[in-house]
Amino acid sequence: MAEQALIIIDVQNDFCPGGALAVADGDAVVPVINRLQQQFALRVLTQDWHPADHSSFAANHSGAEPFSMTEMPYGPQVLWPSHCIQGSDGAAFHADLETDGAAVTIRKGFHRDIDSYSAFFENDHKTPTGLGGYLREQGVSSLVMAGLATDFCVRFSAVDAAKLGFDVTLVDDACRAIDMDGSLEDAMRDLEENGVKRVNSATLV
Ligand code: VGL
Ligand code: ZN
Repeated sequence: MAEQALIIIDVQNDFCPGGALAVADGDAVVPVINRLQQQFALRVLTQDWHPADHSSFAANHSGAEPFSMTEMPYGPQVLWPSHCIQGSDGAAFHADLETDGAAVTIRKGFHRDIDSYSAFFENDHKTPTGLGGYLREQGVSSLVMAGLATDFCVRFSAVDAAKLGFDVTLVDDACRAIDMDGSLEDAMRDLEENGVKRVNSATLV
């Protein structure tokens, strides 16, 4: 059984340059992640996967601007440009990302009324995606994470994994951030407070 797994977060066209919610330099993570994959017997992909009427889209709230905030029953929520719509090209993995060797793809954000940044729990921090149970059943105790975006889906995935008791390491140069309103700084503090380690890929490859 694999004791370590590589979790590859949301390396999708919409988070890369030219995409609907482009992360600066987002596609730069692809070659780094492809190199990293060779070190891991167990690889998991996550895929942001929203219905067109998803409640996290500004377009579905009359008069709301993208990147503004709203209050949802489960707490504050950023209203995003429409992105990663199920089946669209924007929701597809970056064409150069190696995906064939991954054991599973965890899709998230497919319930209309709730967003899911984390690969483990939806944004109510209660509804599980099933990934935690899957990894436990595989005998995995240690996770290495990479992908997009550092300050949203990578952050919440890493912190939830640490809270679940996994040993978590984030690969800095295999991640890129959205960085809105101090979100990257908040993320770095949250990662540190939760014992998430950070390394450069050169130390792993
Ligand atoms: C993400 C915002 C909205 C991410 C997903 O993958 O970090 N960010 N949906
Ligand atoms: Zn999303």
